[in-house]
Amino acid sequence: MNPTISAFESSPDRGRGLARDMRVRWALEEAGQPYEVRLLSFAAMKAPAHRALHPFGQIPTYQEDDLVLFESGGIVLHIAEHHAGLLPADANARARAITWMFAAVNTVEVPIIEFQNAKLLERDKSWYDERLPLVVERVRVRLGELSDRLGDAEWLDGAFSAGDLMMVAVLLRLRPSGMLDEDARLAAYVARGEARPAYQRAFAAQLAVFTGRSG
Ligand code: GTB
Repeated sequence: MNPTISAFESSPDRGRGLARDMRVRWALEEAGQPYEVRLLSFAAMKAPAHRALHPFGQIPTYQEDDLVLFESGGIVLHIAEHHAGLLPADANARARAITWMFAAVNTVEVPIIEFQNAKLLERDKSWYDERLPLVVERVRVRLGELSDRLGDAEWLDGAFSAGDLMMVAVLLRLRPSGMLDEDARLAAYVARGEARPAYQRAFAAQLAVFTGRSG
């Protein structure tokens, strides 16, 4: 049986590939693993049937036989561990790739979420104008550090890995803000990720949900 993932029935990003099912779809495409998608309304996401799979009532989830997973990073790691191409064979290189996955969600994505929450949820607060530059600066500092480490390399540590997949997916969240394009090295890094055929297939699949061209 193919694994089944869950995704928004109607994604707030209007198919721009910014919701977290995108990174799972991308990993499945890199792995050459066909998959099914269960689309959920917001109400269905919060209903007991889905909460039995995802304690926080969110997407994405991953179901494969009797295995149920939530958390996009955990799901991508599971896929990477069970298919060739997303993690190096060498044990140390593998550990470094997994470390980059954690860095993506735990060190780079955190200030990005803070920034997006500020823009989305705090605009009406009296302190918004004062706080926003601080939040933006935190993102810029992280991007600068990441860019310095990447340097002129194609990927973060040798060949493309699940670490790059997660990092590119996280950085893409910044595209609408314009901040990504401020750093030519990171912009080119993300563009390399987007150019991968597996990314393109995953992007098309999630866009098709929004445009109504598939279920
Ligand atoms: N840490 C979890 C993971 O990585 O899987 C976070 C999962 C998560 O936040 N899921 C979101 C969700 O289900 C969808 S992706 N939200 C509903 C809820 O919490 O009630 C977050 C997201 C949504 C929309 C955009 N966008 O429109 O740009 C970007 C990201």
